[in-house]
Amino acid sequence: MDRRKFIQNASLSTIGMVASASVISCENSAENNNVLGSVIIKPIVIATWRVPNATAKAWEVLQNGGTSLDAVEQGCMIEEADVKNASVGKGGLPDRDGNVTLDACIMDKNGNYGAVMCVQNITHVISLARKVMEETPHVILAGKGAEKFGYQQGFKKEKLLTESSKKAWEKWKETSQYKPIINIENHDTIGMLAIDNNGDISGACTTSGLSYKMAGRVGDSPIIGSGLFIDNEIGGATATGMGEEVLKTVGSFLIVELMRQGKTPQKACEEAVRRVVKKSGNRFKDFQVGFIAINKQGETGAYCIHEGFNYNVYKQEENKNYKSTYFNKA
Ligand code: SD4
Repeated sequence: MDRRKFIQNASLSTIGMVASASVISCENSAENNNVLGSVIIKPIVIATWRVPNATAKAWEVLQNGGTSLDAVEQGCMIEEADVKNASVGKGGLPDRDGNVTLDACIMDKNGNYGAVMCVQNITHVISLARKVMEETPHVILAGKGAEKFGYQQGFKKEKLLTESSKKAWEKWKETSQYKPIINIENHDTIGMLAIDNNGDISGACTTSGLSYKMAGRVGDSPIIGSGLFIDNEIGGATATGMGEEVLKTVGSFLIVELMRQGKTPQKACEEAVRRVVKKSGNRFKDFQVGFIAINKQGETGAYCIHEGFNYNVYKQEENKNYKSTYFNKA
């Protein structure tokens, strides 16, 4: 699978053309009503992008009585191990120096949070983030320290740069033009939210970040409130897209707070996207941001700036991909 195409300055007509091709087998719109009368549908899993294997794994964990925390961790691990997903884990595209650096975070029903950023040589950074949460007095470990902690915890040292990612990087070096690409691929950063049989919510997010980023760059994905936020009393949200823009609006926290004030997950995602758009002036035309959200009742929502974002929901024995509705109809 080619690298994500979150390209700044991409022509929108091209975006529209490719996007419509890439979502052809998606359901036509976001489904937002999981509440049958007063009965809450659970368990449920929702994840950014077309990641049926990841949502299936999370579902299996929940069906076997696992917690939402186990479900989101194990679901995300599927994408981290998939070398065809060039935006997550092994096979992720590197920074401009040729190093694959990974960011991840996880948050549980009690509001505990763990994250790692800019980690090299370890595939399952989502599990490493969980170890930070559960085994250290800290919430974030970065770079070499995170890697060292990983080895102490028994994580394997692995080469994350695959032959195809290396080839793509070498090709990129011919021009060395940095243009983060609006993502219209089926695979990308995975953000996952789940409600287990007890009704408890957890979330996780894992990524190799923007390809050919500057060495040391960290995006929104491992940052609490930006790439992910969970409040087990209210719901959860997670983001994909141009991390710099999500960070400036603390998008996932914003969505949870809007749900606290009574908005549905859908309306909350829409408001957060509008906030990102408004703050960007006219720049939103050149980048993509997408959010998904879930509330305590099991209702879901999704919204993005440009057509092309999609997401998977597993509920009531069905694992489906949906097109997100979007802001920019121009
Ligand atoms: C980042 N938000 O590092 C991530 C990239 C991403 O889909 O989501 N790509 O900015």
